[in-house]
Amino acid sequence: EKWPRGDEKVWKAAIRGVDKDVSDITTSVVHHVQTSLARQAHNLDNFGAYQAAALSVRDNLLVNWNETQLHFNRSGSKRAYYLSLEFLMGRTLDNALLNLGLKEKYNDGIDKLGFNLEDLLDQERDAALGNGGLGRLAACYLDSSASQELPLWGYGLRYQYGIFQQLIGPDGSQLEAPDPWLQHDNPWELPRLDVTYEIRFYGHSERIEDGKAIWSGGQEVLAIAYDVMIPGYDTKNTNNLRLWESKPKRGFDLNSFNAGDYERAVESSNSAAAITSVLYPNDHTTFGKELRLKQQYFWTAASLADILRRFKNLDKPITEFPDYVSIQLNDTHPTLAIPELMRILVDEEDVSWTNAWDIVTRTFFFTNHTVLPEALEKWPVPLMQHLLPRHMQIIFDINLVFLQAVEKKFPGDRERLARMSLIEEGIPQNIRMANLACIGSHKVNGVAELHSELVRATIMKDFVDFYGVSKFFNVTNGITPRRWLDQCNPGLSKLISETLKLPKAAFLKDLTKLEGLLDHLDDPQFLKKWAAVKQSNKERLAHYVETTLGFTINTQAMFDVQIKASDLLYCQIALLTASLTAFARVQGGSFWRQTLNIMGVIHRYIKLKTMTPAERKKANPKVVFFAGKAAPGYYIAKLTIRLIVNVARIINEDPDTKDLLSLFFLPDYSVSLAEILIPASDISQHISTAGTEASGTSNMKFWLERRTPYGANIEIAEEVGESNVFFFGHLTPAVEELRYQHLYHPVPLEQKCPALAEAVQAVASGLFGDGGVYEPLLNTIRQNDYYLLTEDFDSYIQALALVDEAYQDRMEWIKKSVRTTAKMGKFSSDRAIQDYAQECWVSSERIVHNQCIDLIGL
Ligand code: RUG
Repeated sequence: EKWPRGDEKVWKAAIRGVDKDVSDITTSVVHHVQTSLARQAHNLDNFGAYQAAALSVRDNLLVNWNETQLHFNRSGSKRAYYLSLEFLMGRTLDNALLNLGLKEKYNDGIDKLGFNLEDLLDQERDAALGNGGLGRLAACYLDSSASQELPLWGYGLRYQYGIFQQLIGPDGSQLEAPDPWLQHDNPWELPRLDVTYEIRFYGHSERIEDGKAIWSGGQEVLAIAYDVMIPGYDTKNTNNLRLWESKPKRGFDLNSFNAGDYERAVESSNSAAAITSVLYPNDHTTFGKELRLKQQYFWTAASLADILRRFKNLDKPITEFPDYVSIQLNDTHPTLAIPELMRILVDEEDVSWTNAWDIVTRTFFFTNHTVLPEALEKWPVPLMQHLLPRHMQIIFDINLVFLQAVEKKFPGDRERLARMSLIEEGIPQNIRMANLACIGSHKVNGVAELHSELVRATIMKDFVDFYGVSKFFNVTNGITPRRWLDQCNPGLSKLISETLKLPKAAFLKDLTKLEGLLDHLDDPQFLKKWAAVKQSNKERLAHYVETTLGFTINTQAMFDVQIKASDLLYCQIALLTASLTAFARVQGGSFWRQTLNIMGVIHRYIKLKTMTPAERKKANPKVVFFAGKAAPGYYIAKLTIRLIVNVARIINEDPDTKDLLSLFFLPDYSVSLAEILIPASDISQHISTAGTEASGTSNMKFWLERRTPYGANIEIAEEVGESNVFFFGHLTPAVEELRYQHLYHPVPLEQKCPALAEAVQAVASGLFGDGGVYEPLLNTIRQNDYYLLTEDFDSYIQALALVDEAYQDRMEWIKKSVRTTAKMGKFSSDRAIQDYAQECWVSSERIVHNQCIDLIGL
């Protein structure tokens, strides 16, 4: 009888586990097939094989993880903690294999067992515990801190459901379905059922003496820890991401059950479990949702309790807490950690109010990710009072002391007091979380030079006047070269290694080494190989499109990509919009300039239709890709997706043009999809209205893979040189004036921008299905035009024409691509995490212990 899978000898030897010829890898995979999965060679499918391989890799991680934790526990060195409500991790297996240096070995071992590693990698579900840039940034920082051997832990929530799955309905609309990523066991986490904390909500708080209070009653919920191992690259250092799950303290109310009231019996259990059930989709507006506030407190309280417990193991006086602990607040979401630490110190640790505030303000650091007023978090005072009565008292007390200090520095300036107060007056009053995060933190940073400038000049201006400018600094975002170069573009990584005659680790750990590529710009062989890598990446994407959408695409055409996660409602390009030099107020509405792009596609389609066959022959064939999720409540963004899908349905079937222009909306954008799309793009579009994007990180990813430029767009252009980017559109300083003109001196669209009017009219006339459906979207352009499409459209079209022209000269295009890649060193998250370490965690004032030096390096 035929052996069911792979090499019979290998399987049998691995099962016996005794044959010296059999590698550890096959032995360990087969061991997990048999013992963890209780399966055998004959009933093992790709998913089972993935699980066994993952468990076997996990064994390696566990050993390293244990050693790392032991080392840091013993050394008693200072630790940093990254509190983020989102960690958009993507898949783990490939990344773990790369970081452990085991990819080739597993490739061979898996092959001998009759499977293909690439197929197994595809079995893994993305861990999509984030909306977009902010969560992916957190994931990159975990990778970089582990790789740089910094003792940094992440703290987040273990959502039962990550970001929703996006489906496209028959009429082209986005539909949302839950993302049950934990449906099958998650091999990458370790349940820590022994690490639990009780978290209180509601109840009442009674003030006693010395600013203290007793908070009692209400609901108590358990926080249970799950640890996710974060392997460093080319080091054994393996850090930790601790995610909290909520569980009822008392599972079941037996009395109610016995009385026949089943619903009530499970009520408290359900409400506790609900806390960590879903990730909130980000729509860049503040939520009035009690559950979201509950999530924030649940997570910050559990994390602080855990951090405090670890600190107490060191047996040091509590006043030395900031010498051993730094906490980075990723956006305002974890700001409740500030009043929570005050509560613990004052109410439980007997620290005076003044000393407690001193400890707090030396422990926390705050990263701001937006200057858009509607995205700045606020919570209604009555809600806070109800859910967290003690914290509301503390916030009022912090505010009182703070405003007294402001009054002392700026006597009689009532307007300033009103602006800086933690409480915004109104019905109801609201708590301004960004103000609280700022005054409770040692330092505040923005995420790109220009964004940080805007932070200082606008939302934090009064605080700069009060504290001085040194409290405010910049850390330009970065991305990890491990995932965004080597993992998603192995061909390019290999070529770079061969060309620079360096092992991959040399540039994957020091991205500035890519500059060496500049010495090869005149080597035609190298340029040819560079082009061949791109071509094979385009073929990989074409294969994906064929298997998922059933379309064959011309891989010789230019691939033009615009991708956005749901939080990145504004976009950036190899076609770039211009600078962020003044603050543009955005009043809500559609940020997605995907509308600009789709109108550009329609314009191109109309032009192609009117060309003679001879003219068409000269046209540059192009395939346009869009991907991105619209927040479920964001009507205009959803309508934009619907329009893109329906335009695609028409133009992809048009025999006159389909060889020259095709269009795809790839559903369910994810980290894994980005890993296929980015390396295949010839040009990427980053086309937000000037002044709206804080930094952007996808811009960096495209650059790493190739050419094209864009909040951090400006810094990218500075690095790579403007001749390698295509800028268009108005600069930020013009934005306010243009909006004023639009509002008070409107000019009909047909007059203002005939080309755009023609594209808008094509949609309204029903060329792409019922035009009436799109009226609300078209009206955002015809009336008011807040995102200034009419102002930028002509120069956008001109820039696209320049891109077409430049693409004709393939050699020069490839050189552009090499030049931009070569200059991407600055945008590595390794540099960014070092900036945080130096600027915040190591240098916080009053660090007197040598231990803080251990922060860098195992
Ligand atoms: O929109 C910003 C991006 O520009 C930035 O690159 C990313 C990471 O810093 O954060 C995004 N962001 C901003 N996500 N949420 C917010 C508002 O809280």
